[in-house]
Amino acid sequence: MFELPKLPYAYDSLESYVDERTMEIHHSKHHAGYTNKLNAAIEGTELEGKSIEEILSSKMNSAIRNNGGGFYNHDLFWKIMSPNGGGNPTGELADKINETFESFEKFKQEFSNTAATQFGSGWAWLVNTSEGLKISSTPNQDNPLMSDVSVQGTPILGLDVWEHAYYLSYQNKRPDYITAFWNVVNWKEVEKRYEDGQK
Ligand code: MN3
Repeated sequence: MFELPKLPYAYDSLESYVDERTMEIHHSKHHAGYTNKLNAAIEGTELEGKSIEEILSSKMNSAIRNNGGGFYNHDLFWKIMSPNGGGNPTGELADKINETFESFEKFKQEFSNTAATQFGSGWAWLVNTSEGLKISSTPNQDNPLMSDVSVQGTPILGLDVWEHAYYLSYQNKRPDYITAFWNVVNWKEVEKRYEDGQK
C-alpha cells in the first residue's frame, strides 16, 4: 500500500510564491486522492507490491496510469521545492545544463516556455535520458518513466501546470506562476537526483 508522503515543509512556507491554501488542498486532497485511488486500482493485480517506478514503466490501465502518475509526480514535486530554494544549480548538474542549453538562463527560458505552452493539464520536466538532459512536457499525470511518452528517462525536475496548482493565486496567469516557481526550486535535491542517475 502506498502512503501519502508527508510534505517536507509547512503548507505556508512557500508563501509568497505558492500560497498556503493551494499547498494544503494540493497535498491533502489532490495528492491524497491519487494515493488512495492508486491503492484501489492495483489491489489484487500483479502490480500490487511493486515499486512505483516499476509500476509506471509497465503496462497499466488508465486508472493506474493516472493515479500512479499523480502519486509519483507530486512526491517529486514537493521534494524539488523548498522554502530555502531558488538561485542556481551547482556542481555536475550546473556544468551539464550549461553544456546542453548554453546557459542556465537559456535553460530556464526553454523550460518555462515548455511549461507555459503545455496545452491543458500536465507537467513540464527536466529529464535525465540516455542521451543526456532533455526538457519535455506530458499531459495529465503522465511522466518520463512511462514507456510510451516522447522523452523517456528519469525526471529530476518537474513543474505541475494543472490549474489546481496555481489558480487561487494566479488565476489564468500560468506564466506568473512559472516565474514564481524558480524562487522555490530546491536545486540541491535536483542535483542529487541527477548525480544518482550518473552512477
Ligand atoms: Mn497537482
